[in-house]
Amino acid sequence: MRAWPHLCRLSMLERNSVRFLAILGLLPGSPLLAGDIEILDPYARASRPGAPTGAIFMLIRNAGTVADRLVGAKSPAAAMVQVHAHIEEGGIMKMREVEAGLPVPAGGTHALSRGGDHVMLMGLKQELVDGETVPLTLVFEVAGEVMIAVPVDNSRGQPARSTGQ
Ligand SMILES: [Cu+2]
Repeated sequence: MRAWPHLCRLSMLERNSVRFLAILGLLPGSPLLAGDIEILDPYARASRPGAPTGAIFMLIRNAGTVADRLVGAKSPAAAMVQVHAHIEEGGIMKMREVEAGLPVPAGGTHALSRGGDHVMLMGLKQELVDGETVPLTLVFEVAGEVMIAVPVDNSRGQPARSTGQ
């Protein structure tokens, strides 16, 4: 635990580079890096006209040696954004806000995928249209804010896609 004061100073320095790298991350095709946090393959599904909500999926990778946690998110496209999980209750799958956030272990990943954990846009201010992008800011406990542009892509995340299992 002696390393903590040192890590705290480091994380303050990293906060500045997070913003800078996140701007670079908006360039299409470049990996979305924010310090040790990398956002891979983010996508949203197009919403039905008039639908109040939309879900966003991605793979979060933590290349660092300190565990991190996705604790929140925000977007100008929605009145409110929450971190959600699917929980089985009495044989029924329900969505619930994960107030403690989603853990991303050091050197590990956390997958947000259909039927599992996801970022929920609530009170959509605009329709999510296939081919367009949604701006999203992810808030991490250690890495701070990570801004990404999420493509709305109905062709991704199909259940038929192999998961390697
Ligand atoms: Cu949800």
